[in-house]
This record gives sequence, C-alpha cells and structure tokens, in this order.
Amino acid sequence: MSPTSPANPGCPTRRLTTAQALVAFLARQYTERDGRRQRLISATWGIFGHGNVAGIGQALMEAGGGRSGGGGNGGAGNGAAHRMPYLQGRNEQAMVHAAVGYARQSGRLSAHAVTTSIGPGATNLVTGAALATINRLPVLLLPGDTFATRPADPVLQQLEVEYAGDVSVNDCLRPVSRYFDRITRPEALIPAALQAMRVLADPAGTGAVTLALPQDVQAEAYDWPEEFFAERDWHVRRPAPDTHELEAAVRAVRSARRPLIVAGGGIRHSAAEETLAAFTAATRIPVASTQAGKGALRHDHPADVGGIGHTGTATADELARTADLVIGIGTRFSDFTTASGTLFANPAVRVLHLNITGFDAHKLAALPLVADARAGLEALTAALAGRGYRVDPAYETEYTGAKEAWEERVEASFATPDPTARPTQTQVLGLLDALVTEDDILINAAGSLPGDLHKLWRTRSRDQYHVEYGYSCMGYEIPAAIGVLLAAEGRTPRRPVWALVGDGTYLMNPTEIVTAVQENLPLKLVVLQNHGYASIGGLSESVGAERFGTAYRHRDADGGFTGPPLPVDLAANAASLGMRVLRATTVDDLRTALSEARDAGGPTCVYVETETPDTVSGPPPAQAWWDVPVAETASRPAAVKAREEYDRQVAARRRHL
Ligand SMILES: Cc1ncc(C[n+]2csc(CCOP(=O)(O)OP(=O)(O)O)c2C)c(N)n1
Ligand SMILES: [Mg+2]
Repeated sequence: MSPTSPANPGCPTRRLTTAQALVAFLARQYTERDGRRQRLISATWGIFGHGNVAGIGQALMEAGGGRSGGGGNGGAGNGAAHRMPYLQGRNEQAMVHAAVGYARQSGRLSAHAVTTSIGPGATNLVTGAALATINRLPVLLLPGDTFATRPADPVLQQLEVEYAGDVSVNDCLRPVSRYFDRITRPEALIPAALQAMRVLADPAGTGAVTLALPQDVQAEAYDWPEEFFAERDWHVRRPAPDTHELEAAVRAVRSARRPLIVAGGGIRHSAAEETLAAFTAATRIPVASTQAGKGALRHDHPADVGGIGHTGTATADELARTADLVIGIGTRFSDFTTASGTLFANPAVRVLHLNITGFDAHKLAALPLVADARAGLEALTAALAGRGYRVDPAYETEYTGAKEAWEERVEASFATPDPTARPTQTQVLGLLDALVTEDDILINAAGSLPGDLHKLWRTRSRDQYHVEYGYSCMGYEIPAAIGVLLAAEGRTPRRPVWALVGDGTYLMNPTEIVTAVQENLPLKLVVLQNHGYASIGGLSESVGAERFGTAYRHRDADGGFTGPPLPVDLAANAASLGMRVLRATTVDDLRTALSEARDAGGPTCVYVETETPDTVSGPPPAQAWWDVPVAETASRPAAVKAREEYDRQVAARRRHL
C-alpha cells in the first residue's frame, strides 16, 4: 500500500523536500489566454549561498539543467516537459530585471522565478520587485530566509529585530509584492503556491510575488499529495465591462467634440492594439501614448499623435490642453502623463478611463470603465457603431496638420549635416531610426534617453518600444534585454534587441554583460558617454541647483567636481567583461558601427561619446511641465528665479473632481 499524505488522507504521495516539491509544482503550471497555452514559470534565475544552495539549489539541479531544460529528469520523475531550466545571474536585482524583461516580452503570460540566498541576496531583490510591481509585470521571488526552527540564532547574515522574533529582512519585500508568504512548515507551501500562481496570472493583480523560504524548511522532506503535482492551467481572464458603466461611457464619447485617447501599457498587456486601431478607424479619435503605451498604434497610423505629457509631442500636449474628453486606456496617469496635474486644462474636461483595475479607473475622478482593454474597446466599438459617432473632420484636419509639423521637428533633430562631427544623442537616435525595421526592439529606462525617445522615436511595431518608466530604474536595460532575448528566442530571423544606456546607467549595473556572454545572446548594447548625469544636470539647472553633483569629474581646488573628466574607459570595461566593442567617434563611424552591431551574432557593444547640442539641433524642449519642488528660500539668484517660475506653474494646476 502506498503511503497517504497527512495533507490529504487517502491520496497517494511523493516524498520530496519542500524545495523539490516547489520546483516540481512550478514546472507544471500553465497559463492560457485566447487559446494559447504556455508555461507560467518557464525558468528560474539563481545565485546560490546559504539559504538556497542545499534547498532550491539542489532541487533545481535535479530538475533541469540547461537553458531550454536539458539534463535532469524534471525533479519528480517526469520527462522533458517538466524540467526547470536554470539561469545564472551576477546580481539579484539584475536577475529580477531580466525576469521583468522576459515577462513583458511574453505578454505577461509567462514569467521567471528568482532564487536567492538569505540576507543581502534577498534584500538585493527589493528594487527589482518594486519595478515589477509598479509595471504590473509578473515575477516569482524565492528568497532564502533564516531558520524556521531557530536552533542557533543568529545565523550568518541574519538581522535580528529585538522587539519581534518573527521579522526577517525579507519583510522588506512585503510592500513591494502583490503577494507575500513565508513558508514556515512544508505543508504551508500548498495553499501559498496556489495563491502565488493566482496572483501571477491575474491581469489586474500581477506583479512581484514573494515566497520566503526558511532554509531548514527547504531541505525538509514531506509526503506531498500526488495531486499537488498535476498539471494546472491558469486562465488569464478578460473581464468585460459592466453594462451601466458602458452606457455611461458611450454617452460621454457621443457628447465629446474634442476627445483624446491616452494609451497606456494596458493596451500592450491585453494585446489590444488591433482593437484600438479598429476603434480609431471608426471614430477618428486621436491617440496619444504614455511611455508604456507607445506602440499602441504605429507611428505612421493617421490617428497616432505620439507621446503625451512632460516628454510628449507638441501635437499630443496641445490636444490634451483643449480636450473635452480624455479617454484613458490602461494607464496609471502618472505625473509625467498629466504634466503633474496641469495638462488637461479645458475647464469642461471630463475623464473616462478604461482600466482593468478599479484603482486606476477611478483616478482623476474619471468615469470608470473597469474591464480588460481589448474587451472594453470591443464593447465600446460595438455600442457606438449603431449610433454613428465620428469626430468632426475639422478636428481630424487639425491634428493631422499638427502631426506633420512635429514630424519636421523630428527630422531636424535627426539630421546630420556634418558626418565627420561627434554625434549628439538625438543624432544617435536618428542613425538608429534609419537602420532598424519593425523587428528591432529598443530597451531603455532612465537618463535623458526616455524623454528623447518618447518625443522622437518612430515606433514601427507593437513591441518595439520597451521603455520602463514606471520605476525608471537605472540599470534595468542590460538585464532586461537578456530577458527579452530569451522570450524572443526561437524566432527566425532573430530579433535585434538593443539596450541603450547612458554612462551613469552603465556604471550602475553592467554585470549582466557576463550573462549575455555566457549565454551567447546577441545583445546589442549602445553606450552613450557624456561624463555624468546629463538629464539630472539639466533638471538641476532648471530648479536652481546649478548642476550640483551631476558631472563625473575630478575634484577641483575648492573640493567641487569641476575638474577634468574622469579617465574612465567604459568601452574597455565592456570588452573586459567579454563583449565585442565597436568604438565610434564621428557620425560616419557610428553609422557603420551600428550596422555592424545589428548584423552581429554575439553580444556587441557600440561605444560613442556624444556632443552637447549647440551648433546642431537638439531634441525639442519639454512641451509640458513636471513638478519638482524648488527651494522656497535660497541665497543664490538662480534658485530664487527658479522658485518664481515654479510658483507660476503650481498656480495652473487643477485637481480633477
Ligand atoms: C537606480 C536609480 N538611481 C537614481 C536615479 C535618478 N536618475 C535618473 S536619470 C539619472 C542619471 C542617468 O545618467 P546617465 O545614464 O549617464 O544618462 P544621462 O542623464 O547622462 O542621459 C539619475 C541619477 C534613477 N532613475 N535610478
Ligand atoms: Mg550620462
């Protein structure tokens, strides 16, 4: 007679450690949406130390091996389908970024797990977890935790909290996780693992999910009910709108004379791009996009008016100022989008918001339309169809003309009158623009590039524009590109994936170059050297802080940082980590280097020192405000003047009620 499980009397069992059971369980979870089925957790990243080496580490060793699951037996006696591939990272935060890149490229239908040791390995996850959660992208975090049985406190790397014996540093992950549990007994894994999958596959609730795993429990054996290891499908739902909310939305659209759509990342997550195109074809409502929503329509779609907000186009921002109905779709309405509450300036403006979360749908006192973006747009299109709504042709002519005028400004920024000169940053983008096709994917997150890209980039396909601007986290780009490459693997021809980074961002987190080299992934890294935090330097100047602390320079005689630039060679650094590096000095060099990098089969870095624009055009300036509070009292005139301007802007802000 086979033993029966204490968790489920009568059910046949498998005796495994908690870690082995977790890995075997994860290898058998699937998501399904629109008839497509895929592994929910397709691989596990890990850096081992005490806290996971003998638990999850041993279980992963049994369960998988190679990148696509070669070797091992699936961890619980089953075949290749249930292997758990292992990916080796260099830095825990970066492993989460890679997992996030993977999840975004996978349409949130597939995700990675990340396992760490206890203490610093675990707390290194916090930034990555916040980034995942803010962007609503699924990642499963498996930090090791201190002993549940506490035979010898403190263990190495255990921070003791004198007033609370049940707190560990992993509690830092609670506020940045959409679900958190600590598995202090083996059988507690059963409900926790199921809840974790529910949250990861929930389109309204997904983000970082943390299962903290005390290291003694990981290695402890238990008689698991066999049913725990059955394949399980998690349907990713598309909630349809409520009829009352839909009727109100239809009335709002029908009475609008100057409607404007604000397309957010929810369109991408819902794969609603074609539905949006059909909606605009019927109504001719113009579409502006947030950073996460750029690509909702192709740049040359007649209704696409480009980025909106502080980093937006003049076209979109002017339409936003005069709109009588702002139709948000899947956006968080962040301060960059609303110009810190100053952009939707028409006194008669109303906001309608189609969003899968009630939380976002109610922002700006909007008329909520709580639904999946695709399902909501389909319902709205159908409900409007019989009633023949379409914007006035004069409105269409107005935004089409404004779009053409903006296009001329893009052209001017991209122009390279002197091919022997050092390129400006916008010229670097222009050269890329001339090179790429709809296959290429561009990744960026922080510095001055997100603003330039949002204003200028001509997005050619739904997933080309990958700018992480929820957390705008320096150091996201390189690991995220690895995740994107892993998600796009198997596609022929291979998709060119570009990580665009400033020098500051490079220095923050170049470590996963080694991972790209190890996996021979054809990462294309473009490093733009301008000797410091140019974006923050510009911001600092505008708020009267005089670029303090933003340049990478030697100290001067007074102790400030105005000496010569530092003798740092980032190209040599990338080469030392194993990349092929192409150095470009002039516009012509750069054109050749980018083209060579695009064709390269292995990880390749293009390194270029950029010129600060003076004789040639830079990017167009901001078309809308961003609230960064300025010192109310200061001794230097620059700050006093900046505060006067600040007060003027604040006076224009409105609360939407
Ligand atoms: C992890 C992190 N720390 C700090 C910041 C604040 N920040 C935003 S942009 C920036 C400077 C980026 O420098 P670089 O990559 O060289 O780009 P540049 O501004 O020169 O274009 C800083 C410090 C951030 N976004 N992320
Ligand atoms: Mg820089």
